[in-house]
Amino acid sequence: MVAFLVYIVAFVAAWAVVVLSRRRRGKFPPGPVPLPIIGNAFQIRGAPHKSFAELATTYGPLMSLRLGTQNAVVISSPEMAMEVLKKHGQAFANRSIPDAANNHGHEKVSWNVIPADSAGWKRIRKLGREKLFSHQALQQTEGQRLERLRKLAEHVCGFSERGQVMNIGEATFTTMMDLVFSTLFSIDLTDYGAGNKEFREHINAFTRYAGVPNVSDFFPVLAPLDLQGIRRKIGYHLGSLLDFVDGIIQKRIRERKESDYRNKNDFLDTLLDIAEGTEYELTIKEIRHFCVDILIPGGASAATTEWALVELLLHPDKMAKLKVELKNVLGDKRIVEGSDISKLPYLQATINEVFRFHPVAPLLGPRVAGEDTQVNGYTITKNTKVIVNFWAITRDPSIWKNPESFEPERFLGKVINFEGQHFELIPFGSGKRICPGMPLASRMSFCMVATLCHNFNWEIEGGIRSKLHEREDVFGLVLQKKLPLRAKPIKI
Ligand code: HEM
Ligand SMILES: *[C@@H]1O[C@H](CO)[C@@H](O)[C@H](O)[C@H]1NC(C)=O
Ligand SMILES: CC(=O)N[C@H]1CO[C@H](CO)[C@@H](O)[C@@H]1O
Repeated sequence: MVAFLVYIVAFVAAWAVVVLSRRRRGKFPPGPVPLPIIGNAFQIRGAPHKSFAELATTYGPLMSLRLGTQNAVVISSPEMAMEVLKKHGQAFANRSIPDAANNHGHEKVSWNVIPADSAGWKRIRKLGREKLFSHQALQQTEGQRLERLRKLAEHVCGFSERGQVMNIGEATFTTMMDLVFSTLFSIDLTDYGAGNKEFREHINAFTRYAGVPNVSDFFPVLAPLDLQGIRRKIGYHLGSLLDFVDGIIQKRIRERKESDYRNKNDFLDTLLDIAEGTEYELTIKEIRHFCVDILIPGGASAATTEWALVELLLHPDKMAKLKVELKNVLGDKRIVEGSDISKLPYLQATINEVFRFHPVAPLLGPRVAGEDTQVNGYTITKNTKVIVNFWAITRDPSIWKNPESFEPERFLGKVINFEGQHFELIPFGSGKRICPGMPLASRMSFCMVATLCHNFNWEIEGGIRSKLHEREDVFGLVLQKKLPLRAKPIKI
């Protein structure tokens, strides 16, 4: 009994120290009172983006939480998102690294997690900006994208001719992967046949586990135990991807030593040229992790196209409007090019609405405060994890009329885009760490949706079961569809 009382006193004392020490450092943003030891962990049930949004209705758009022993702040309005991503962008430019990323040394070289003020990060961002995603680089690879879109159309045609139902997410995933592979390695992924499926499983599993709120992150002291086994699972999938990429790199290094080697001018050759030169320091290890950092979001971003098709099939009237626009602008031209996008306002509105209604990264990428920072009269203390709940913003009725319905029309005639200046629509984040793949990912989403809708009519397998059923998602780093969208294409 005495021991029990001592425990209680110790608990309360520990808790009081935590609460009081916070008070002393300034006014902390409002939030639910944390319990000793576990903090607010019990208040977060089910999908985190939804329970954060629920809590924010009580505590407001700048809310503190205590996740185990870690302080966190959750942002749920465009104004506050602008404060942390732009106005104080410098202070919040470092990524909060989930325990699960501590695998294969990924945390030390990965583009996605290394500090924004490190030389490595700046070098890699610059490389990406200049060699892969710049307007000029995208211009050069436009032919590759058209080729992949043509293959997609052909693939769908096959199903149409055979009168078969197809898995749309699988096809868009293959198209994106194919594209990323040809840009990076000049490899035709279809060469890999069966490997494709395994590859997809690794990528999906990685993004699924990386988003799981994990005991090890709430209680860093327990992290070495990896109680939920997440680090081990991620380690397995990440390891497989790294091995796969390493095989390709080693083969290329051998090929490059041959006297008759002709530069393929793909991204791998560019990186290897740089690694062999003296201008930059770039190691093979960095190249390996860099490639994996592009493969994972490259594959995951195919989810946007699948969600677009889901909503268009659930709303035949919107699909009809889109088809009319495509017909008027494109006529008999089957494949949509990047340069057509500006002529297709309804398509643009549709993709904007998909980015709003099905944000594939609902919590963007977690950041961490580098120093005590004043935001809106409150103090966010150093080392606090900063989570921007973009999902909550997309469902806020004071920002969007009828947020629960899919209405591309809301964007018609509005000057609003997803490029990080309009904080009510930031599917790619904003500021210094904004998604570097945005120009590629958005172009491909436009072109895939247009190609699939312009050339085919679609029948959902078994008819439309129920909207909610089709809209079920699985939380992870990426919100993926729970059940694959299966539909029968009919060539127009
Ligand atoms: C629909 C598709 C995509 C969405 C919605 C998306 C979204 C995001 C978001 C929200 C972030 C975090 C930004 C922040 O912290 O402010 C991010 C980071 C990143 N994305 Fe994407 N992304 C997509 C596709 C891609 C593609 C295709 C690539 C590469 C080919 C890519 C590469 C990256 C990388 C490397 C980072 C980390 C950047 C850094 O921390 O410096 N993404 N993405
Ligand atoms: C980011 O992290 C690095 C390394 O941990 C640290 O030196 C740097 O001060 C941090 N910068 C900010 C702005 O938080
Ligand atoms: C808070 C928490 O424990 N969340 C999840 C951790 O991961 C497992 C799967 O590995 C989930 O089932 C938990 O819900």
